[in-house]
Amino acid sequence: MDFLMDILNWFSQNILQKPAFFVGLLVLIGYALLKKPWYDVFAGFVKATVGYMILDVAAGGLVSTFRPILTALNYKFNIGAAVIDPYFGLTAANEKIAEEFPKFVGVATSALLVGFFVNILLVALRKITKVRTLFITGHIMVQQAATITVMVLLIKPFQVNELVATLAVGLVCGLYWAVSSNMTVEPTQRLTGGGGFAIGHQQQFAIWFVDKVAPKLGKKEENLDNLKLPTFLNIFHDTVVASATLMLVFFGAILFVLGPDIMSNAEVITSGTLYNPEKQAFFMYVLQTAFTFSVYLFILMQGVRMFVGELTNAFQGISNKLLPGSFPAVDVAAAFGFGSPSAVLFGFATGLIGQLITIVLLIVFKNPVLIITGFVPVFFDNAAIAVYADKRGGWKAALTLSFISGVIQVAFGAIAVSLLGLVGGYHGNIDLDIPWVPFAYLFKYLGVIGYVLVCLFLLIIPQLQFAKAKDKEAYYRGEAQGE
Ligand code: ASC
Repeated sequence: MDFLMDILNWFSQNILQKPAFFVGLLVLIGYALLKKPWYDVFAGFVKATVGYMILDVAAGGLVSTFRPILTALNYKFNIGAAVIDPYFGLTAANEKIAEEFPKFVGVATSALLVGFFVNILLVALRKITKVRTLFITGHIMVQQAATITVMVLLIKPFQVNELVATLAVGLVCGLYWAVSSNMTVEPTQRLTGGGGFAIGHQQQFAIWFVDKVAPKLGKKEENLDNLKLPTFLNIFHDTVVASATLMLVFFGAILFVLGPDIMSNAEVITSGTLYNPEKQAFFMYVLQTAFTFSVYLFILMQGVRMFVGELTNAFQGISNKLLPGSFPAVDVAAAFGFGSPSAVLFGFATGLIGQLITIVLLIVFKNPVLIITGFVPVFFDNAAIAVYADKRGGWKAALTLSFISGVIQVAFGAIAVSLLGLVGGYHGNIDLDIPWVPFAYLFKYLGVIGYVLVCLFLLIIPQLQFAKAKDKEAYYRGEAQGE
């Protein structure tokens, strides 16, 4: 017995609590199951593990660049700040778990595996569950599992031990992955003309909603293809330009308001880079700090790309063997190519305006936390919303819905930061606002009952979809029905 415990402890300490090796191991197992040659299995393991380690380095860099600004804001105005972006959210969630729930640091990564198997099970039982989609977007699952761990740990009875917490997080993650991606089958088939994939990302509820209401908001004939956008917007097609510009606008403004005196005060700024007035002009310090965020984001995405490529192949291998005929639920960027070329930038610009107006309102109404726009949600969510909305309801629908999304992202982001007690960031993507913030409230105030209600709610959704489908066979084939 002791021997067994030793092995489990070793595994938990060395693998489960070190996500890099855990993700590497998943890839290794996936490739081995696929009967790949040993050198491919090895290469996959290396790329996934190193990719994840790169992500860790970059996340550390983001924190050390951000921390002095947070401290200074706190010192001068007595307020906090949070970037609404899944990478900042991941870092904030992991820090919160490490500090407040050190026993549970391994939960999110093991829950990832539990959730994936819950999803496989739901698809395998599709005649009963009506779920047709398998979520295979690894980096998104990593981010969501971390944020959802913080939410589930609001439920005291689930804090008894690591196993209970892991199963609780894994079950609700798996249900969300399966059910939400299943909601995007028809909208995505409509958009892509039968592309054969669904969305497994961070805006599935939003896509379902957009697909329903866009036709009521405008005419699909009046679409964005007929609209000319200003050419300067094209520079934002490049992620580095877009994120560096956003960071410069936000952190530049904040750093100028804080001023050189605070940023060079060694008693306030105790970690991270202190501003040295003798060696650098303040303006250049601001520019350098803002761009540093973009550097780390770039490194981070590089790392992500490395491990996701492997993880997706490994997952897809497993699912193809186990679940032939199911729909893969993939990154939302896959849908972008099927919409109007202007829709992506149009959604980004409109969502950004919605976010900025809401941020100003929060400042006016003295919200205790300053919300800072993050690149990923404002770009990918709002672009996706515009792409789907434009297809069904033209530019008026795209404008209205991306704008509303920007408003929700900031307002719900602010609520989430205080509800979950996060420092420095929140996930920020639209699904992590609605339905997840209401879910988190149910967890907090109804405890286990709230958790059960959320699971039942998720299980019922595909049943309703199926009940509404006129042609039941076509439902299983994933054909869009009706208008
Ligand atoms: C996200 C996230 C990313 C991007 C990418 C879009 O939500 O974490 O890295 O969107 O998946 O292609």
